[in-house]
Amino acid sequence: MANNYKYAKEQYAKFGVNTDKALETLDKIPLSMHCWQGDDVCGFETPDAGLSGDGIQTTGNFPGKARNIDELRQDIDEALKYIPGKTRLNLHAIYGEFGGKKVDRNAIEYKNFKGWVDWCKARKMGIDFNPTYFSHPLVKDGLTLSSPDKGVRQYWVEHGIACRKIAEKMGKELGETVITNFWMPDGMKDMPADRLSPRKRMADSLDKIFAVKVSKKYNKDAFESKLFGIGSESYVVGSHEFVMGYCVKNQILITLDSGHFHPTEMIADKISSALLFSPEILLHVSRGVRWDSDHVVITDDSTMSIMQEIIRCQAADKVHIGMDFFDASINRIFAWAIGMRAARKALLCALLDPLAMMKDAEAKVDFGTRLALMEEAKNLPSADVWQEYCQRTQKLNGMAMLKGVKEYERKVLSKRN
Ligand code: RNT
Ligand code: ZN
Repeated sequence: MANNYKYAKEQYAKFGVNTDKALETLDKIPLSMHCWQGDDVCGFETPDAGLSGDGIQTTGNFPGKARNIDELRQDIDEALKYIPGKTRLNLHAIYGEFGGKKVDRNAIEYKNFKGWVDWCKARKMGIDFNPTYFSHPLVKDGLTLSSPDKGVRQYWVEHGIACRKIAEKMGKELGETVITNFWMPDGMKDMPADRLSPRKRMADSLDKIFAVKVSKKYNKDAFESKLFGIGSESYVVGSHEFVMGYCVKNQILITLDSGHFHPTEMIADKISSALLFSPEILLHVSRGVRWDSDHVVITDDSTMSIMQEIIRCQAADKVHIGMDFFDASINRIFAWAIGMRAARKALLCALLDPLAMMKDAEAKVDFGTRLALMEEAKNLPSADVWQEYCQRTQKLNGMAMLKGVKEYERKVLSKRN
């Protein structure tokens, strides 16, 4: 045990915190890493697949993005060298193995994802899943499940059902639950004359998708709201109220994306309310800069307060934590490593908070002591506990991480274009 860690352990003990116990708990909480940071959300449906801007956008053209599944897997393996703790892989439907053939989204099957299941099994990673309701010609006039065109709706209903079945089978194969997250870009650039009808149609389409029985042991459905998107500035069908209402009524997981609310609105305070009325929650931890820009997650106030809430609500088993950022302007391995590490560091800090003392002060209505504890905690040596954690999990930290990623950039990424 390094001296620094010994010292840190003693400092935390003064505040009633056991650092070894915190590390034990930390190591068990899974974080779901999104595959789409590796290729700017393009997917591999066709060799020239790409984002078509249906309410979702990446910016930047840093060299070396993964051009196929093998490269994406190679890059994820590289990122994992720097990412301690239990990591799951979050896949989108456009990341299947389609063998160079065009497979319609309503015709995708488990066999297109078996390769991923084997790959994740070998790494003891769980999987999460997402139907892909963007970058497709049938996003007709910006609408999918809420389209006035019955054929369009039917196509996307079938896609949703196909994804839930794939997820169920993936879960069975892995012996773990897959969380399948629904997000649809449906919306309008300018003020609609009729806000109600698209919402009725979306609710009806979702009812059809969720009417298909799928084992809850292997698949849990989640549904994500959004305030606005590019080209849907005035109206998003799946707004917060729509999603919250639908999820509570149907007991589906509410997905809270930290970039999907007003710029100063934080999702941390929503967790305790959502927990009371939705069976479980899915989080998309992201970082919006002035808008839903999906910058790489860092240990800022927003991330810290999200993790604090999960720990303070004792809800680590009910809140599923996923990442959702995609920055194409920096080395994508850095993006994954920085974001995943930031989320886990924030989680560690939350576990190192002198919570028992804080709650005790609160019970005594001694709010001065409560505030003092929160402030003092910020200067306790959490970095030494993090270093110890990286050592115990054999992950590269600090300058070793910086050097490792740059070396990979030189040896692998820079050769790709
Ligand atoms: C878009 C949503 C959604 C996507 C992913 C790729 O605004 O946040 O979660 O980012 O499905
Ligand atoms: Zn999201």
